Amino acid sequence: MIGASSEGKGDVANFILSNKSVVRTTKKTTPILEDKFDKIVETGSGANKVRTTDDSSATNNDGLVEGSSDSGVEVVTNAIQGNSYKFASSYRGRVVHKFVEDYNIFYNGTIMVFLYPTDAVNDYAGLVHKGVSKIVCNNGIFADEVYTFQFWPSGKSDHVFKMFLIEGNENTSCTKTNKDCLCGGSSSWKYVEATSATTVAANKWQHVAITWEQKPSGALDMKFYINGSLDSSTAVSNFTPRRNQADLVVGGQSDDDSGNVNTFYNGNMDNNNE
Ligand SMILES: [Ca+2]
Ligand SMILES: [Ca+2]
Repeated sequence: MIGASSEGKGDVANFILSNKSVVRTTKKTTPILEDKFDKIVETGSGANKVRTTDDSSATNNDGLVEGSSDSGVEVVTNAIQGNSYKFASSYRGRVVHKFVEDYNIFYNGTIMVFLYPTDAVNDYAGLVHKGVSKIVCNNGIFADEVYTFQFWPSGKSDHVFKMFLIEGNENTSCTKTNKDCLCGGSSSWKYVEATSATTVAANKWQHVAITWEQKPSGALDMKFYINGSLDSSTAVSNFTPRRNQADLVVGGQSDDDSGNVNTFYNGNMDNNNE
């Protein structure tokens, strides 16, 4: 989920996207993306088959299910409530929500979701990723990334949760042959990040929330809540948010059937209706 921060708490379990957007004074407090993960609607057949999800927020921006096979995202009964979606990274399963301005969450946001990760837990599995390009510069950055909530290797045998918020203007000169576009200097790519203290539990349901909130001073607080308890707090001294017109990907870091498997999520996602 992605939504407005109200000190997060992490005990609310929606998949929601909401924000305080361009103008600081216009704070949006309702979800801007909320999927119950209960159903996938199929229309057409063969090469014309389209599979869509149901965004039940006021945005009503239903997602497109993509991947190299329908097995990439399936509706299953292992769930917190009703059904859940089971993502398979081997098929690059993901849900793509076409760009709407609301997805540019700037100063204040929350993403939360129930997860049941299955082995193998991929190193860089994208959970919610604004950006679809898999073009990476030579230091491994996705060209149109605005924010990414994902897994990250802990340095031991397990994984933690990670949130990156990218700063500054997108460099649109990036191409498949111009991968240096973002690597011209240390100032060409900036981001802030938060890392969970709690590790990812495989084959088990867990609720994860990340919140971020910027103060008038420019300082930013990022907080992880795991299973309803504060996990960690990260203080950032200053932050300049990025915006762009990239789509939003759930379950992966790119909109690509040939992207690295370890950037796609393996396991279930759900929420409840509280
Ligand atoms: Ca809908
Ligand atoms: Ca559900």
